[in-house]
Amino acid sequence: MMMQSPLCELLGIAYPVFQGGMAWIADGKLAAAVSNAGGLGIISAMNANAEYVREQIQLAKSLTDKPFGVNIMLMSPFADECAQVCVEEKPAVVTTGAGNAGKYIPMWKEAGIKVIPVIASVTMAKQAEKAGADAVVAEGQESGGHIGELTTMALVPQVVDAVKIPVLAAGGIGDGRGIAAAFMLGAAGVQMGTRFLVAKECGVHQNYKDMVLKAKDISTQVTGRRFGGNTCRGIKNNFTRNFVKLEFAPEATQESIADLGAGTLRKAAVEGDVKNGSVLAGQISGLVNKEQTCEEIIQEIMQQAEACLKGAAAWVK
Ligand code: TUI
Repeated sequence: MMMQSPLCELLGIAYPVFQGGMAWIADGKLAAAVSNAGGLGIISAMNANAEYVREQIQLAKSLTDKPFGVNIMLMSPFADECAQVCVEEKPAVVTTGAGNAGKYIPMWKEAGIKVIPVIASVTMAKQAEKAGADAVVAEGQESGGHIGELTTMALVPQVVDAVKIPVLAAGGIGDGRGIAAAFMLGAAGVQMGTRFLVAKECGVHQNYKDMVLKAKDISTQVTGRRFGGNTCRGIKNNFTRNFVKLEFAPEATQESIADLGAGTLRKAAVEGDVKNGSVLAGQISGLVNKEQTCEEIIQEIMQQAEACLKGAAAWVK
């Protein structure tokens, strides 16, 4: 199949599709399954320590010979030690989120790792390029989890115009139509989280998968908008409704809501408490209706993308 993207050459992957680094969800097993299917699987280092990250990298290495990545969540108290583990274990790619990766880029590059920050604005994309990033993921606010201000439709072409390195699109992409659209915006690839969350190889609690499978278009809600800093999208439930009520109460302060989210993602993803936990997922949840293997997902979306891109010529006389 098709789609020669500069990203495939850069990374030695068959399809220009990354699996997003979802905290408490994206482990070595899921990453290896995505990489074995021809995409780039990514292990989330989330708030875990170096030992966990090393273990997951070694697990992925035992399950695939293909390249895979590690996502470093820059607000993690363990970011420094996880960054160092990457230098030692040398995954093919490191992606970063929720901050400025600048101080780590030289050590990763020196280790021969491709560095691909996830960014949510043109300024952050330019900073990443200047600091030596190999590509960026431009993530719109349709995404699940921690989000910026712009939509994918508005962000991606502006980032494409602002940098010379390849740009991947993320946020709101769940099938081949989204991939084709991302290419039309100038992207060289895509990152998807929500679609891979329901993959058969994904070990997230079944209750969490069921919430995504049952979700409709307007099922997600954003928490943390009033004070900013930790704006987060997830599927509407007791937790999100309570959070929004508390944050918009007149007497609320940044401090009074600061710890409301603590431990809630683990509660949903691991324990399966999808009422009181955070069921982080993107706006495309309404389109994600079936559990498939990573192989089935990637084959299906790439065939769809190919048909869309070939069919696009019919619009032009
Ligand atoms: O990072 C994500 N998605 C995430 S991270 C996460 S866990 C978390 N826990 C506590 C606080 C925050 C997050 C759940 N989902 N996506 C990539 C992303 N990065 N989206 C937005 C950003 C971003 C935001 C601000 C990147 C950089 C930034 O500031 C740049 C700077 O200069 O500090």
